[in-house]
Amino acid sequence: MTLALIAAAALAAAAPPATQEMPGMDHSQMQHEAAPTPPQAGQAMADMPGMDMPGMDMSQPMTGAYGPYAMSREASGTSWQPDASTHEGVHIVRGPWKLMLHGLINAVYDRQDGPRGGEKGFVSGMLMAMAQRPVGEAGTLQMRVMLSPEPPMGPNGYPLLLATGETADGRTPLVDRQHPHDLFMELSAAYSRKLSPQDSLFVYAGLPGEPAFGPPAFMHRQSVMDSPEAPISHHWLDSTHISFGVVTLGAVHGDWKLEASRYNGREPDQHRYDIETGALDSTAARLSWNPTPKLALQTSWAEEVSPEQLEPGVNQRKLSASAIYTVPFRERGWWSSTAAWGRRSSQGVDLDAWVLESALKPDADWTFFARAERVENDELVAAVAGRHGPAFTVGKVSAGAIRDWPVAAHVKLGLGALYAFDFVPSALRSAYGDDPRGGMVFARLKIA
Ligand SMILES: [Cu+2]
Repeated sequence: MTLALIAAAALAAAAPPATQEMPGMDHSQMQHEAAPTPPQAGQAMADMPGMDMPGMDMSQPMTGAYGPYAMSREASGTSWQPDASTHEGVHIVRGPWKLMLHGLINAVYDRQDGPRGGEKGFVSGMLMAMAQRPVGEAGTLQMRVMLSPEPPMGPNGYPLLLATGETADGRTPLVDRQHPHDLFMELSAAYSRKLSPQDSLFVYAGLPGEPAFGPPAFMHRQSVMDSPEAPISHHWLDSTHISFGVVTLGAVHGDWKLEASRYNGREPDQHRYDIETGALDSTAARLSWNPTPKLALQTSWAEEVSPEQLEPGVNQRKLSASAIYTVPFRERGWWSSTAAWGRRSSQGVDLDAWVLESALKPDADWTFFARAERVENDELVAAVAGRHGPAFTVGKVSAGAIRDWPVAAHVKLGLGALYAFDFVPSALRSAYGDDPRGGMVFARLKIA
């Protein structure tokens, strides 16, 4: 209840647009969220007022790193999102290099109610730098660095009811907490070679990197990236986004992509500042199809060898399917939604997760986001310490909003809040209380 009030107060405080006009600031520059689709992309960006950075040459359209299509199609790892997606960030062309900088940092106060709840202030987010250049007639090289500000929050992460996965100390699993992400979330390189105006082959390698499984990782998924709250379905759909050792080979034909990865299937351990190594013992494959510029579909499969640090020798099979639908909204806004299903199978038990999430940005100032999840989880109550127990079907509905103000060239400050309702079966009521809820208020800086 108190949280609801805090959330309401924060939103109310965020609401009055005190002074929208920053002196010397071209407002349209802050809304630089081009969704380039060739062949107009280069022209659209050249027409953008305020985009006069030195060395900038917008005469050629930005194309993807893995194939001959709009760069806006590419999300985390080698995953695809709709071409109509927006990439907020700074894009610079310098000689043969295209440089891109994306990032956001959240300062969050989190409170989860009930016997299994807790409260904590923490910092989350990501910073990503990409450099891309042509190599020869038909080749493209891309390098990416993605860093996380999360390790300082401590190895036990932050309270988040119904979230499970990974460990804080190497002995006990994290339950009702979200683990921090590793400082190095991605250090990768990719080379693609165009075979025709429609076709390409690519190779991607990362230490760490993201194998060909699932939808784009949540912090890169437009339908949820403005929320600082990790999904409780993370370890079904997209937790492999930090895999310490990945090699992916893929082929693109028009709006289709088929790719396969060999990767180190071990989840990151509790040491969040290091780079781990291990055999590329696990396999993933993904088929992606973008039938229209507004829609991205994928289905994927993974066979993971001993993913969980606390359950050595226990393998896991994962399946996923997802659809992302993104459309422009009014002049400068957008609306993006994702429906996803993921299954983890281990030792004869199948556990499913369902996710529906949506974010709407009606204008430059506001973003609204909501998510509903239903997850079958057998880690909420351990049979013996560190061992999975009975499976329970739990659910969560979370919604929030953020109001942004431009504070500098390419930087905006946002104030936001979210509130979540958790749903547990009667067998878990004594553990969670009758009406478990949680909420967060947050301030963020975003490169825009
Ligand atoms: Cu993660």
